[in-house]
Amino acid sequence: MAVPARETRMLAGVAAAAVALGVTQLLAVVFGPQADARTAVGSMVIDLTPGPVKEWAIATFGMADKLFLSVAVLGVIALVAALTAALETRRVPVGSIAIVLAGAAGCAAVLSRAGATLADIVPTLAGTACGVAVLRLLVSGRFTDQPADDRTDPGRRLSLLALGLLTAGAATGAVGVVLSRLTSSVAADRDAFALPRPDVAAPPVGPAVQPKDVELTSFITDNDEFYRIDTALTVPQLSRGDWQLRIHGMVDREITYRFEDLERFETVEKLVTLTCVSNPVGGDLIGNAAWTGYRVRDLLAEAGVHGDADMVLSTSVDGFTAGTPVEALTGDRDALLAIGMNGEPLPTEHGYPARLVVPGLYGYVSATKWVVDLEVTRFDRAEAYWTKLGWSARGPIKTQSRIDVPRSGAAVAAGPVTFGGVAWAQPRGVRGVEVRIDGPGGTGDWRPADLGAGYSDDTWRLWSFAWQAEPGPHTITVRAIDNSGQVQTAQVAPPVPDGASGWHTVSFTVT
Ligand SMILES: Nc1nc2c(c(=O)[nH]1)N[C@H]1C(S)=C(S)[C@@H](COP(=O)(O)O)O[C@H]1N2
Ligand SMILES: [Mo]
Repeated sequence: MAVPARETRMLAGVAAAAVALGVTQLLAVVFGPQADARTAVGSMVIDLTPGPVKEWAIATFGMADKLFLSVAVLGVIALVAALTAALETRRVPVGSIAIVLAGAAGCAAVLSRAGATLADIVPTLAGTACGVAVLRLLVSGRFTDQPADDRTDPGRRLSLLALGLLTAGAATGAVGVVLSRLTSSVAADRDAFALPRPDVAAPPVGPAVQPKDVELTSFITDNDEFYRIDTALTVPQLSRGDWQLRIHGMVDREITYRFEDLERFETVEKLVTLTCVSNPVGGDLIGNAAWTGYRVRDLLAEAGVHGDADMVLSTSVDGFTAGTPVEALTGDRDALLAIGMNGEPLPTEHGYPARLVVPGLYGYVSATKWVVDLEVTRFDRAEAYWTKLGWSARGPIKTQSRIDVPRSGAAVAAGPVTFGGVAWAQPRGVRGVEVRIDGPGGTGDWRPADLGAGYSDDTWRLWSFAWQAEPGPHTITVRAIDNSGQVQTAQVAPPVPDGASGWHTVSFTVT
């Protein structure tokens, strides 16, 4: 029997991988999301990726970072499958061994996830077996050995068969992904949830927060425009019925709250500007929302926090952790266990049914979504997700400001114009914003910008700046002054390890 050509074997390898993944994905629908090897492997890749590479991915791909990861992982799988299948012969099954090893890695990834059982690897085992069967069949030579009177080109027939299997595998996988999403979705649970009316409502937002004569970002960020950053490859689907919050560690008594237990606490609504440590100078990983929830302080008080504890390690249902200073949770900042965002139940991707929102701290040390566990501990005993990867254990938000108008490279008409942007310094609050046109060495001095009304120290502040535009190339630079009197530093720092700093400058041309 003749072994197929190398190109055909490579195609057969990709087809076998597609069938293996497709079968696994489809069976995972029956076994549940925890049996999804693709997500398990992807999460493992995310967790094992070195910190600087993650930072690069976020900086380069922003909120498309997960799409990039998925495409990259599929690309690597296809490449390895093709290369190893090229070496596959009937005697030396290099490609088959690669599929088996990949299957074993998939099983290991599935088993490594919280709450996994042995049954959860069944889809991966079945997928692996199908993948090997497909590869062995395609390279067996059975399809290239044809009776002499058969006129079809056997190599071509084999390629078509491989292509067909590849397509079938991909289609099965896509159907599996869609079915998994549908069956595990908490959309109905969320739709059925009537967010309680706050006992303590947030003060109303007056129109004066929004400067006039310039098209700026809205003071309140819509839920579907709010930035999203997390390590979750598929959004965790946790219903209110399944949700629990366990408080333990350095406490007088351990407590586990069910969702309905929360009703006995005062419901608080509060505006907080959330900021990501990965936000570069001028970046948009920041948003401002009205959060409804319960004071973490009240929840912790029932457990009784020990005096020598200085950190609360919060854990998400997907294993992400954040380490928050106890005083940020128990102090008068009103850190929230939030269940609502802008008057709606939390959107699933923002943490439904419950997450933490802590004024003044970057999200990576405070804003755990899908939160299920609070361990009261100490900074010298526990390390959270990003801290293990080299980020600072503490993440207070730096005083920062951003120019939204003009955009970089914009052409501005000569005459009167109004520029503007946002400034933030939670929880100190913004006292002033200064703007400089054409930098040092040019004609520029720092001049005060007009401020939108201040809402609270835990929210950002919008600013505008009226200017008489004169033809030629220009730059505009902004800096904020916070309520502690500190002027935003010019010192340039990258996001790692504790947040970017430096002034935002935009170049534009007046015509
Ligand atoms: N479970 C979980 N919670 C998380 C994260 C995460 O990766 N997983 N990322 C944190 C980070 S780094 C930020 S900046 C905020 C972002 O919250 P958002 O996606 O609702 O804007 O969530 C925090 N909470
Ligand atoms: Mo973040």
